[in-house]
Amino acid sequence: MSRRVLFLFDVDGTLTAPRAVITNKMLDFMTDLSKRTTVGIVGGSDEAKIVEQLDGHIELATYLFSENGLVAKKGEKLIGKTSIIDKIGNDKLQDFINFCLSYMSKLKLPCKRGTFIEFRNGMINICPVGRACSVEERKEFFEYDHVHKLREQFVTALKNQFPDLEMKYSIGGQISFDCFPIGWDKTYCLQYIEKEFDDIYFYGDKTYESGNDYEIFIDSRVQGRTVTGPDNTLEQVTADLTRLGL
Ligand code: M1P
Repeated sequence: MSRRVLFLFDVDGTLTAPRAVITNKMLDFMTDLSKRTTVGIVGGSDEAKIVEQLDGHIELATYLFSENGLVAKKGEKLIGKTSIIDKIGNDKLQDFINFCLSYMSKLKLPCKRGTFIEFRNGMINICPVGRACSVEERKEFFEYDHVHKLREQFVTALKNQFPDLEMKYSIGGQISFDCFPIGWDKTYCLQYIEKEFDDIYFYGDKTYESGNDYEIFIDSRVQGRTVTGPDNTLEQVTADLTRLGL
């Protein structure tokens, strides 16, 4: 019997440029891939952002795991949804949010825009510049943070302030960081697919130790691939397809 194979992809830096919409070239490639094998997508962002980045083409993935799989869909069907409120409780979450707001109020940046805290189902996204910033302002913050290590310092402050919270902080994108209970990283999505497939190939760009693809990349349930960007994803998937005879 032939093996059941799943090709699982990160979004930013793997299928698309950071927070950008998928190119036509990649879209054509993924559409063709989805006809040859089963495709899954796992991103740190919420579903709306991932769908936007796929230019609405959610049909190319059988499995769509947003917020690392804290919201899990198979086709149109919701197969799982996990709440950070149930896990941590409103009281502690409010202390956490208050601390973040206070910390950010003391930061002087090149600019500040709106939406500094995005409360999702299974995680909180903290964004010092504000998620409403423009593409240019995003780039500017990213470069500023590269020099000043502002997000790293923020995470250190949170760890010191809430040593017992058992929260994981993940700097996966350009302007923000995600906060979620330890274990709610991208490996979270594997519970929905590990028994359905014999081989799961995962493609991600941030597979280094502090990256948000690291935990799933090293997980024994998957065969991890480190990519350098969408074009390289395409190359590596093509090589795997040839090797597997798909
Ligand atoms: O790459 C995944 C990250 O994408 C966004 O990050 P940013 O806006 O900082 O570039 C966010 O949606 C973040 O939650 C996510 O992990």
